[in-house]
Amino acid sequence: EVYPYRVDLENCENEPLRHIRVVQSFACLIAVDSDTLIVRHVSENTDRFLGLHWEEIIDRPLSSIFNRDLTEQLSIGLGRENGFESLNPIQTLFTVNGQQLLKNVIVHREGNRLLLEIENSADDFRTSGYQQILARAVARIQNINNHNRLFTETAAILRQLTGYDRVMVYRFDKNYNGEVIAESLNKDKNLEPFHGLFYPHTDIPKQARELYLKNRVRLISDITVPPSNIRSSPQAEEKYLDLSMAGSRGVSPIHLEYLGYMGVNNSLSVAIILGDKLWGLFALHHYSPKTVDYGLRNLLLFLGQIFSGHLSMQAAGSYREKTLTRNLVRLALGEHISKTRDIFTGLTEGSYTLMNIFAETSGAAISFEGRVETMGETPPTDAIQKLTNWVTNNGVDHDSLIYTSDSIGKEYKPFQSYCDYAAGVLIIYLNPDHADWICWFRPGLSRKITWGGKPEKELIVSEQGTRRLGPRRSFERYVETVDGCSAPWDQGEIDTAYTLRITIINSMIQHYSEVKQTNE
Ligand code: BLA
Repeated sequence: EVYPYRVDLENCENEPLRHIRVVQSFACLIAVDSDTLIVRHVSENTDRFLGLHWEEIIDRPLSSIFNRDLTEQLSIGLGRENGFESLNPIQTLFTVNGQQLLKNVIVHREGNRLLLEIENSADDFRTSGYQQILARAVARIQNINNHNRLFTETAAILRQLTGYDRVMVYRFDKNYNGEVIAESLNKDKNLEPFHGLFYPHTDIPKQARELYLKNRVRLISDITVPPSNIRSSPQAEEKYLDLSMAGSRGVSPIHLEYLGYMGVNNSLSVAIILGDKLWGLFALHHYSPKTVDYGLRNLLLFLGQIFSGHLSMQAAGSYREKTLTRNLVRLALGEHISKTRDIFTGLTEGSYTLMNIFAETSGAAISFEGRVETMGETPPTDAIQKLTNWVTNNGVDHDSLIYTSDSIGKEYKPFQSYCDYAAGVLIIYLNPDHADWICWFRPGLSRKITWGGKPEKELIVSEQGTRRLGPRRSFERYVETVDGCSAPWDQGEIDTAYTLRITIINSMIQHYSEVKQTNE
């Protein structure tokens, strides 16, 4: 059994990926107690890597298996704050069938356990001058200023570096559906391009995505080779090891099936993390067996970080630029209200108006002390009034006093008929009782999404008649048209809405104090 629990796939999100009971065949795994260094878990394939049967290893101290040099390195790692990060891989000679072989030992700390993975070390990797290639790759990525070129060129660089048949830059949307936004292909293989295709969030379930935040590189080395079972000592404290950090963690049987349907033999993915969120993946496919040295995986991890850094710098630059422009308009509006002493004139006349502050505004409306004015193209004022009441009564966050939607017709049916010019809406309430408000509208965009296959799971009936859900088998194109959605309101725009609200309230305080003075 590869899993400690029965997995029936009614719900992919519950598959216990971390606790899988197998490792991939490219490594063997040994887990030791971090205090005593006694082996408590071991994979069955140790002969191939260490020349020792797993039964000769379990419940024995590490020092009887490894040479002194290696056990000394382990105690150095145990004493370090950042653990084994800077020591990995520890290169050691093992005698297998009378031959001395150099292996990579990769160590991670996991609670009271040390996980040791032993892999072959590729000669071509050690001799190929990767340092230089890396330096050049970093310099090239850092010199790319254009957003779209950044993706395409990085894909090409990664293919050159790794020799994979297909390298994709895969970006998640806010619901974790993914899009292939750039791709580099081996021209000799006549591969069908995936560039521009969308894949449903269910293809990479939540717990699989979360693992990328901890362990950023995932190699699935050869889907045709059976994995190796992990054996545990009866004296082990825990029955099931947590393999989150293990590079050789066995692969979900469902995902293996999926890759098989795609015709892929080997898949390598590297997390692209922005802030603390998974932004996307580099997804690499190969159509025949391929070994990937730990050193190369480490290098890809590093390039992923360089790429993320570069991306977030570009994003920060464009955020700053847009914020500056919006702030300029905001200040001009505030000043105009103060000067004209009238909120309507201040916001609707002059060189800057409500129509200028947010991009792609089709129309805007103000309601203040019972009077309503509109600009541009808007639904009728009584419809807007009803919308603002509906928002008030239906789950606006009362503290925030701001509401946004990029598909209001889906949330509030009466607005369906206005979605040509009012699919998106942003409302700011000027006072806590929601009596006065300003709102902006955005036009609906009709968008075609090409899915790389219908976003559905398949019911698979086995020969024994058991039924389960599996990955879909079809990757045939499927085009969906999405209507009734506007461009999204981004965080920068929402931030501007908050500050604009304060600017306007300050100007109104002036207005009220003047009204009060004239009345006295
Ligand atoms: C994992 N699914 C993945 C991964 C990718 C995809 C990239 C990460 C592991 C890897 O690099 O292979 C999906 N790969 C894609 C997509 C493209 C691609 C969309 O190249 C597009 C070009 N998968 C399903 C269903 C389930 C499922 C229905 O389709 C669940 C029942 C599960 N996918 C699944 C699981 C993993 C996964 C469990 C984690 C595999 C693992 O790490 O062990």
